[in-house]
Amino acid sequence: MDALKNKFIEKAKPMAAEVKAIIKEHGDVKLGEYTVAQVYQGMKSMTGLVTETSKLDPEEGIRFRGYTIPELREQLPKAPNGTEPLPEGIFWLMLTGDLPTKEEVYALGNDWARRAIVPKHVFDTLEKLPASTHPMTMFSIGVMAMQTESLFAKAYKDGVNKKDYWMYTYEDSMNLIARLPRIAAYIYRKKYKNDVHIEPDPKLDWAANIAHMMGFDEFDVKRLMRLYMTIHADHEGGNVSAHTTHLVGSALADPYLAFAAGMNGLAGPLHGLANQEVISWILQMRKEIGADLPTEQQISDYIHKTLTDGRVVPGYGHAVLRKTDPRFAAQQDFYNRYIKAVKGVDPICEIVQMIYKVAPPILESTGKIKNPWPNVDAHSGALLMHFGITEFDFYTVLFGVSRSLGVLASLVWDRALGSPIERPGSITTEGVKKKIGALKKA
Ligand code: CMX
Repeated sequence: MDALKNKFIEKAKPMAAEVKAIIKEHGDVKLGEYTVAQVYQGMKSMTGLVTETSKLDPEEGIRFRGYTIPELREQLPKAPNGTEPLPEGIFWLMLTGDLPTKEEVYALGNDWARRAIVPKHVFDTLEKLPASTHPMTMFSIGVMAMQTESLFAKAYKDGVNKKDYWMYTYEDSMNLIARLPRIAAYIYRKKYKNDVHIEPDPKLDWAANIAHMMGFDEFDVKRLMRLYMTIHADHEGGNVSAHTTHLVGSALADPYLAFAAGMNGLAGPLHGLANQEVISWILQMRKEIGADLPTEQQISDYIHKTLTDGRVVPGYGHAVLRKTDPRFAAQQDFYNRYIKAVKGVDPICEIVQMIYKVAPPILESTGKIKNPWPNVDAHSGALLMHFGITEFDFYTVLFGVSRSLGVLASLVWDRALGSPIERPGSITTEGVKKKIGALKKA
C-alpha cells in the first residue's frame, strides 16, 4: 500500500467507528432550526452536510484542516527554488488532516506522474466535438469518456464488500487527479494552439506540468499555477461543485461520474464560470469606455449600468463569505510581490484593484447584496491574462482541475465513513402555508 493510502486508512478506521458511535448515542441532538426563507432560498447557512477537508468562516474565510491560506503559503512544502506551496501538499493535508513533509509531497507527485497516462479514446472523443464546444463541456466530456477506467465501477460489478469501497474510490481519485492536467492542457492546445500538443514532463510537479503542457514554461507561470491550484482546491462541502460531487457519489456513482457532475455545476456563471465572466466584463467595459485604464468614475458608472441592466457584477458577492475572500487577497499579494514590484503595473490587474475600491460601496448601497466584497474569481483571470493566457473561456477548466483535490478527497472520506445515499426531504408551498398557519394559531 502506498504511504498516503496507508496514512489515510490509519486515520479513517477509528474515525468511522467514532462517527458510528456519535450517530448511535447523539443522533437526535438538534444542530439548528431552519426558516421558510432558507428552504426557498438555497438552504443558506443550514448545516446539512459533514465535510472533513475544509471549513468556511463568513468573516475569516476558508481554513483547510484548520490552516488559513497565508499559513499554508508559509508551511506547505514547496518545489526546489519555489515560493508557493505544491498542491500535492494540500491534497495530503485534506486527506489525512496532517501537514506533509517535503519527502511525502515529492513522493506523492511522483506517484501522480506514474498514474498520468490518459487513454487514447479520451483524446479521440474530444477530437470529435464541434470546434465551438465550450472548454468546460469538453472537460466534463473528457472525464466522462475516461470513466471506462473506473476501478470502483468494476469492483462494484464484481461484488466488492462495502468495507472496501474507499480503496477503489481512492485509486480512482488518485488516477483522475493525476490525469486531469493532461486533459485540461489537451483542451487548451486543441482549441487555441492549432491542435498541437505538448507531452507532460515527468520531472515537473503536478501544477508546473499544467503550465508546461499548455505551452508556458516561464518560472513565474509555474509559480502562479502552484498558487492557483492550491487556493481553488476546496471551499467546504456546500458549494455547488463540492455538494454535487458528494451527492452524485452518494448513489455510489463512481468518482469519474461524480466529479464530472460537479464540474457541470462549476460551469455555471454564479459559481466557477465567474472567473471567465470577470475578464469578459472588464474587457467589455474597456471597449465601451474606449480606454485601457478607465478612471474610478468611469468604473463606477459601468458598475451602475451593469446593475441597472439587471446583471450581476461578476467576482463580487458570496453565499457564505461576508468579507474580502482571502483567496482574492492571496492573488493580490502575488500581483504586488511578483509582478508590480518587479516589472511595474499591469493594466488589467490595476483595474481589478480599482474595482475593489469602487464596487463595494455601490453594491452595499443596493441594500440587498449581502456581501459586497470580492471573491476568488475577481482576481484570478487578470493574473492569467498578464502571463499571456488570454483565452478566458478556458479559465474555469483550471478552477476545475484544482477543485478535484478537495471534492475527491471528500469522496474518499465519504466512502471510508460509509456515508449513505443523500435524500433530503422537500415540502410543497401548500405545506409551507399550512405550517405558517398552524404557528400563527398556536
Ligand atoms: N452583483 C449584483 N447583484 C448581486 C451580486 C453581485 N455581485 N451578488 C448578489 N447580488 C444580488 C442577488 O442576485 C440577489 O438579487 P435578487 O434578490 O434580485 O435575486 C441579491 O443580491 C441577494 O443575493 P445574496 O443573498 O447577496 O447572494 P446569493 O447568496 O444569493 O448569491 C452569489 C451568491 C455568489 C451567487 C452572488 O453574489 C453573485 O451572483 N455574484 C456574482 C457571480 C460570482 O462572482 N460568482 C462566483 C462566486 C464564487 C465561486 O463560486 O466561484
